[in-house]
Amino acid sequence: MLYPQENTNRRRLNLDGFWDFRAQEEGEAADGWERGLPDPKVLAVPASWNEQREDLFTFFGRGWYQRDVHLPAEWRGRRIWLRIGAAHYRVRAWWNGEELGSYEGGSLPSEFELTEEARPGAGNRLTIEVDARLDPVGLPPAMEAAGKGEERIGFFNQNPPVTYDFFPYGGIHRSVWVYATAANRIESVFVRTSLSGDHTEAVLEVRAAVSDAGSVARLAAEVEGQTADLSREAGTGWWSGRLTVSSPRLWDVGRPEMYEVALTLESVNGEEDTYQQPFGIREVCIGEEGLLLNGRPVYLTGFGKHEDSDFYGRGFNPAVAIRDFELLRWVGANSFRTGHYPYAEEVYDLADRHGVLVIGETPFVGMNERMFTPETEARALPMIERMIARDANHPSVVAWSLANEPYVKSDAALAFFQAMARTARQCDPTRPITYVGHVEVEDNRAMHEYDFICLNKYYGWYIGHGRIDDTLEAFSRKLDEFHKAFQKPMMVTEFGGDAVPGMHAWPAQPFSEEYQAEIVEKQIAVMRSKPYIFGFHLWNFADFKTGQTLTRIILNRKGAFTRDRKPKLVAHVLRRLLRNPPDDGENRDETKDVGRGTP
Ligand code: BDP
Repeated sequence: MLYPQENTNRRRLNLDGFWDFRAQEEGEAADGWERGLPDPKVLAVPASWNEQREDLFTFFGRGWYQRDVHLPAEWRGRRIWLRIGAAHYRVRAWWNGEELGSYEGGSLPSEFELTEEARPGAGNRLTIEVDARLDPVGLPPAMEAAGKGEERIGFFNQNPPVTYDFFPYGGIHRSVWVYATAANRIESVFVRTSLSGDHTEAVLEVRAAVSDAGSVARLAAEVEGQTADLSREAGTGWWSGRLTVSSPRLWDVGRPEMYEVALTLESVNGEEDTYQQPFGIREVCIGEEGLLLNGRPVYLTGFGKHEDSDFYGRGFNPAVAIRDFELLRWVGANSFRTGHYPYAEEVYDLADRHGVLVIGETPFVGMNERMFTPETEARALPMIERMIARDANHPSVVAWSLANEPYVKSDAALAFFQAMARTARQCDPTRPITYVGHVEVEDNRAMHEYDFICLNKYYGWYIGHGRIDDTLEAFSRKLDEFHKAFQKPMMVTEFGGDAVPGMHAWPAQPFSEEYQAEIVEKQIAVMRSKPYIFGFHLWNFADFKTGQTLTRIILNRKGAFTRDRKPKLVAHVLRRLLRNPPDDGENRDETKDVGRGTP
């Protein structure tokens, strides 16, 4: 699903701002609300509703958003679309009281056509119901109805009751747009690049799909003055063509060289549609020693992140996003993982433009045995397809992570993980896949079939709390054990501990800034001593909101930065370590260039 774009043939209207809002209480009927909300309050979009108003802080029900939209008169005769960047968790939309449809899936966009109902040149009423009720088999799942003694760590007895460690925010979390196109429009664009052995030439394979294949007169792709007519692939709804770029400028860590392909669709009725799709030329794969980018090993350093900030909750905030990339540069990190769901599209755009590597993750976190069923699989696989379709053109995305901390122990779990792997590989044969494991080797049966290992381990915190030195040996052995079992390159995708900002202790003790910094410094030394480890991500980039338990002090405090993005002691330690990596004699492109060429 293409991001709405303003160009010679497309127009768009951004609907962010203040909307009317009404919470639907349990048992309350919402008759006629799609035409007018009774006693609405005012809420900001995009943002979670929970942190805007006191009465909505723990509201996990259905929230109704409404606003009036004046469509420009010149949109008459055009096709008109509504696009919701993301809303958690299910959306239903109405235009002038007519239902447009619904979508379930939280972190991915939904789109509805409203040509029939739209009244360009007049006032229109848009209503969006966002259903944030906690679902025990949602992706991700809530806790209710979880079986007793179910085998998973953490997050029990947490309020609100979800099986994952972040706040189940409700609301419209990304921009809402309406936009206008020609009757026949470009629906999808993919650019796949391959490099000649000596990198002096790149072949671009451009594929596109349109809404009405029967009325295409011409579909052409243009890159830097070169044009190719795309031709219809027999038996599919796709059109494709090739272009060659000699002496390509390669996209790389800290070298954000971007290209753009301009697609032009001419239809038999004389109408035109256009779409400009950015992309980068680079090659990524997993070699024996780890991730190879343009043939060279890259040591990944950085963080697991969350979409989370004061006031906005999970809502996208462009200033926070810019600041995060600034802090990544300042600390010397070159990568992050989108823990634990696909992020706003703008974040991947920024990663492309900063030369920062991204491991893109699905929303499959906190999965448990009850979910490894054909029904859940039927909901999960299309989400993988949708995520890859949305994000595949970003050169910054170097791998897909298909789940966080599952138990892949039973045959049902293994089959589920095999199906996910097949789907991801089918959608995108160009990127390595992984999932993020924890616990033991035998709980990770699917790892054999994924390309590299990601492991979360909290020695000195959940294991050996308060005893960093005593657990270094065990940490080292655990890493070796996973490597021996799977014989694949490995990343540590989570490690660390909580530090309450301003809490100091000497000698270092848990929850102090000193203790968190000591875990990080000592465990990085262990990881760096392993040739099969090609990177580490600290958990987390910044403190984030989560449910309340005895182990959480309002926020999860494992951030290197505070929730308002100020460095803790550990950030200074990391900066020293990442900006002066040990010289291991290999040509590892680590962090030094990050930020060069930043727009
Ligand atoms: C890991 C989870 C992550 C949590 C983290 C923690 O992957 O979502 O936030 O632990 O406990 O198990 O801080």
